[in-house]
Amino acid sequence: MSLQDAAWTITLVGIGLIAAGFIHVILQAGKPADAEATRKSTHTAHVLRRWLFGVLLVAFFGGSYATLHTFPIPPQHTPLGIKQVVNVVGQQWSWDLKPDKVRAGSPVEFLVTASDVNHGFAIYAPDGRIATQTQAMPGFTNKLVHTFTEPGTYTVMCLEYCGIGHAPMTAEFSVVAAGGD
Ligand SMILES: [Cu+2]
Repeated sequence: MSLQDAAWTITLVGIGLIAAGFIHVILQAGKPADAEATRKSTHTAHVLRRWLFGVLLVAFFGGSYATLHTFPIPPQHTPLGIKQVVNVVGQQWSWDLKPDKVRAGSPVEFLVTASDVNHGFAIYAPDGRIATQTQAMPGFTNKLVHTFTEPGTYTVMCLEYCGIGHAPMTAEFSVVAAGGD
């Protein structure tokens, strides 16, 4: 099952559960209340609420830990001591990368800025997936660290609409195998 199919299935099941809830309420609406049933349903509601709270708590902390325990943004104000450094400047409507060739297998530090307006600096792997991305902002230098595992020709595209030439605002750079040149 693809991710999209999974999302679609979860959506349908969710819609179904909500619809079932509504139908249940409508069917119950005309019946006379009796004290015992009211007490029971209040109790059930409390139990369900406690479980929901617990599940949300676990999902929140579990999700936060799973996605952030290796924090994706490197320290911005301390030297990182990374040997491969690429200076990136975005401008309407091109990218300037110096150098435009890096080595796979060891980290690359991109120092990303812009000379005019905000741009989105995104690196696309040869298979078309985004490898990594950050903002390119005038007056700021954002550090982005990425270790390429696959050699090949990577494409830079702008992810923030920046004017009439935004769509063709691309650049290419090559990642060579570790140890090669
Ligand atoms: Cu743009």
